[in-house]
Amino acid sequence: MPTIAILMGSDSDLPTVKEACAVLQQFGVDHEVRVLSAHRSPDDLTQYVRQAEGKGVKIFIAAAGGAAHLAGVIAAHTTRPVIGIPIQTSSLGGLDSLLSTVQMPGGVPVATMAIGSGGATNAGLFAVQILALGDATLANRLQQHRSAQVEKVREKNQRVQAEIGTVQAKP
Ligand code: RP5
Repeated sequence: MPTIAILMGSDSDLPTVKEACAVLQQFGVDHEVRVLSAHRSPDDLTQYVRQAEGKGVKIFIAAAGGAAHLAGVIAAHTTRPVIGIPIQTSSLGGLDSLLSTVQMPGGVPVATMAIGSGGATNAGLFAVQILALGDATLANRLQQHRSAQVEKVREKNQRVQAEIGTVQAKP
């Protein structure tokens, strides 16, 4: 069984979920992806979560849209960390997914990321951050990732400065 299980409510969530997979792949963290729905296949979902925990999955990532109860239901069946990705929806922009995922009752936490692809990227990174608490190699890779981001922002700044620079107001 892999370290991380990524579950999504439908295959329509896959383009967003791939952002989380890309991060895990980049950091060399094994993971598996499954379509399991809190509403459409509740028994399969429950069974999967119970056996996954027993087989050593450390973190669950759950992506769902609309009345997005997937992350919450997973969290109800495990004490392992659950990270929620609210999928962007066409009807309500993902606010429906966000509120359904984030508004858990006290006692059953879900670490809810931002709506959409940025949230999926952060779900992957957040999972790596949890694992890095007990893994010096991962912690080192996270530091390198942050440093690379700093460089990218500096390059962007240089390009903008070259294009616009400092504009003096006319007297
Ligand atoms: C949710 O309903 C899924 O997570 C998906 O985001 C949304 C729509 O599913 P489909 O109608 O595309 O299968 O359960």
